[in-house]
Amino acid sequence: MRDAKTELYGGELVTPFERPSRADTVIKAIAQSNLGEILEPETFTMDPVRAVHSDDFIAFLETAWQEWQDAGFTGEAIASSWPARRMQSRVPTSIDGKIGYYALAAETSITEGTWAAVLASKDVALTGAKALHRGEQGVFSLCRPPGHHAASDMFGGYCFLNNAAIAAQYLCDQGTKRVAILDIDFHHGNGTQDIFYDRDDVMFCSLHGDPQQAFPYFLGYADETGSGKGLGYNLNYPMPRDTGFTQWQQSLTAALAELDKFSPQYLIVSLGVDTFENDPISFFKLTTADYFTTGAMIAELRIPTLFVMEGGYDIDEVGINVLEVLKGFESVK
Ligand code: OKP
Ligand code: ZN
Repeated sequence: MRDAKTELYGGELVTPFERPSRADTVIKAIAQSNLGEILEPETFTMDPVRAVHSDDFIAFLETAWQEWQDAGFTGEAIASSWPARRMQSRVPTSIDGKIGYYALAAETSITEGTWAAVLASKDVALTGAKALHRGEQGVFSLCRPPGHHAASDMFGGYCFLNNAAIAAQYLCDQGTKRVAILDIDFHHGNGTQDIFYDRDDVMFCSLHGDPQQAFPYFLGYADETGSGKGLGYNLNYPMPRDTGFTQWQQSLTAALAELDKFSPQYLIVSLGVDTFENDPISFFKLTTADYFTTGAMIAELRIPTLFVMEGGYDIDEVGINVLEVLKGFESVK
């Protein structure tokens, strides 16, 4: 499987921050713990993916790399033109135009192994959702690439298919009446918000860097509260640069109180540990010990919980920080 070698960052093509070694260090930390059994993912049909993403978008992702090569381009596939303000938003036939149509940002390259990795990632999330539905109280899905920036028909921010949203929709499809998604990645989960914005059966709460200062920049404000019957079921807690645990924990406490009122049958946590003080692309100041406290606070809700891996780019610490969340969760009996 060939992972992407390029991310557009600060005007240069750099090795992507979202790289395979992230998952290696997380699995290593978990394997050395005694948190529980590690399962291989099952293969699921595309039905739960089609319930969240549009058919044309799925078809685009599946063939983008081949079309890019057929066009004669020699670098990895990357967007450089968008339908910006007052432009038509018809889907072009050229792959260079199509990739711009479906991209929400330009940092994320598509390459040979992208689609296979994306399919494996959603299978990891669905395997976790299935285990939860069968009665597990706590499950962690080590997904990569991440998913929370992916909307029904947009990729970017290292995300292609929205793993957490697919898992939530899967649970709804099994007859679940209320699912909550708590997104504690540093970045706003714009894709998840967009997918469930007008629904009252899936509540979305996100703690994140203020979009005035942080990616994805164009969504994630506190006044985005849902639409139609979804009004009141979308909650954003944007926070400024240098936010430490004291302030972050206040937002978490507020979000957990709202989730508790909603009384979901299942909780999905979009788990990013890029809130860490040494994260190379983010600006919060959480420490390793804070992750244990976070996991314990989530467990106090006493709702069957699926943790879905999102971001976290300090490669040396991403494993231990994820492990601390899970250990904190397990510490509450
Ligand atoms: C993915 B996840 C643009 C910066 C773009 C992309 C960050 C994606 C984060 N100048 N950075 O939420 O951890
Ligand atoms: Zn993030």
